[in-house]
Amino acid sequence: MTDRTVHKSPSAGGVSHYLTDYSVARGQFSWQEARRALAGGESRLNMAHEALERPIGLGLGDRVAARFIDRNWNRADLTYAQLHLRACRFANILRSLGLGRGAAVATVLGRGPELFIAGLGTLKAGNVFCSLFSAFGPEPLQTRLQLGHVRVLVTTESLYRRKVAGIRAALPELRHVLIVRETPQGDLPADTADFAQLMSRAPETYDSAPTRDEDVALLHFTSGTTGKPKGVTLTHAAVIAQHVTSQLVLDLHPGEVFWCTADPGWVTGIAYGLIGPLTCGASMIVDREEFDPQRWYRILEEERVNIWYTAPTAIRMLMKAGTALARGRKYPHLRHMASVGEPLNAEAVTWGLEAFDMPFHDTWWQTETGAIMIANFPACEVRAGSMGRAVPGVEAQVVRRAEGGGLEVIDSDDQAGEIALKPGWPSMFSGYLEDPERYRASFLEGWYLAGDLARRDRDGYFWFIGRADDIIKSAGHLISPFEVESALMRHPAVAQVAVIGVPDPICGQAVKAFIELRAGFEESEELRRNIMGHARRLLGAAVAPREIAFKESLPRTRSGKIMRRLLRARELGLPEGDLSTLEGRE
Ligand code: 6R9
Repeated sequence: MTDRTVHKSPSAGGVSHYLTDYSVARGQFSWQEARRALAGGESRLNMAHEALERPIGLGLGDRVAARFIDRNWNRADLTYAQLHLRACRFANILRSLGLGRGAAVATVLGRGPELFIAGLGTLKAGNVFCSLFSAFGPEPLQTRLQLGHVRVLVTTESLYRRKVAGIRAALPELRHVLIVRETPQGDLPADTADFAQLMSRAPETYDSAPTRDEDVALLHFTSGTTGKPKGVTLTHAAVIAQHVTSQLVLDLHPGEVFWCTADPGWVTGIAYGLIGPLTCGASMIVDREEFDPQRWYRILEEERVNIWYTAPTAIRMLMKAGTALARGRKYPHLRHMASVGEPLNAEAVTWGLEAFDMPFHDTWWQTETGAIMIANFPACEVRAGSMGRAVPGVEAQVVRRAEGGGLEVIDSDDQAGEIALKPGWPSMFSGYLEDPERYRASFLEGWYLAGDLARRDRDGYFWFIGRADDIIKSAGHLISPFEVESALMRHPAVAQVAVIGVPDPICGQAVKAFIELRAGFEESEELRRNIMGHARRLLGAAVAPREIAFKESLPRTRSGKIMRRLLRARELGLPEGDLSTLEGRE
């Protein structure tokens, strides 16, 4: 891989890197020290406090915390001081609603100031913040609002009417819905309150709740292969790891312009689109529009972005739009580019060199890890195609489940195994909501098992192989085949269904459904379209299948479980593996 290795200088653009020598940084690192550097000797720790009052205390109050750019290129800035006052107002709203500490507050919002205000205000008040993907349809929203016992929801008028009004009756625990109006006129929907009006009346001082390291701060939903989505809880202590990695991996210095393109409906959009960068005093760019190559290059140039954190699907779309387009603008301020969420192929890394004169740096983590765990660091050589090395303070290995049920650490560099992390980093999830059994099952012999397959070379670089389960990653979004199957099953023509991810040159994987029709239904183009429409309405376009294939019968185990693995192998022309449990075989 030496031909694909990109060597780095110890500084870029006159800024000295937080991590210059990997071994030294690893050797010196301690989480206790990191906590002390962030929060001093205080026994309390509050994410919003670290994200707002701390930078303000360091003299950054007048700096731009976030700049929101809309479709017409209107730019709206919030300084740290302004964002703080608004977060205080929101915390006071929650207090006035009589919400107890620890109750969940959710948002279904696009990338706008209200999401920042509601998120930080919720954390300040000691409530649990849950940011839900605004492109979800009513079905996934209902499941998550129910599972999370969400008491307060902040959303826009149009999202409410389209997605929440119809499920409201099924959500008795949802006491308050605060509406962000898109137009000042007209009546609000029944049983909702006006966000702006409440904000204007709320006081602008609020002492952050005296939360402790172990108190739950964030609730993120992630996908399982069976059953309901998993509610992953992260504690206030996660801010320590989000801060440390924002420095060591993303290299965010105070005043630098940072653009994280992830949607706040997913973990990256909160850890590195909200909390981490604020704790570093960075100025965030928030684009309210959807992906568009010309728009993105204009943002990188005009906003003088210093550091850019994006995802492989976006990079592949930019590659497709052509290097010349990227070269049409100049990026003298850009000094570091990183990627997360899906495998970043070596071609994408080196395309960075062609288009921007610098490589993309891959990083690996999960909702459950709460912060980046494996990374290519700005000052270190980049091994194109590799996810990089373990972050200081993180012990990562590749392991194999041994015959006897235990674990074996794989030390040879060519063998595949599962990524395992030794608990002890502060952003490790504290539980799966109401599923302690599943939480316990994620650990074995003192390791957290990530469910991803990889190999680790002798220098400690991790190379991604695939997931150990059926979960689909499409355009960076984790999608549960089970959730898609459940929605499809509700269509009157569907008798059986199996959903898998199939390779897609842009999105990594695309959702494909195999459907067995009920007696009396004939396969036709019209029926296919009808089922597609049904899925999009319930699930939202980002989750619904892209492709539907009708099958006479689906492969099942003798116990009746549909074998997604076999469908996938057949789809990809791979060996079919062990078929001993396949129904109809002797
Ligand atoms: C942050 C985030 C986690 C899953 C993870 C893995 C995949 C993330 C990756 C990657 C290959 C990378 N993943 N980073 N695969 N290379 N650099 O994405 O969290 O939504 O929970 O997804 O994403 O499969 O297990 P989450």
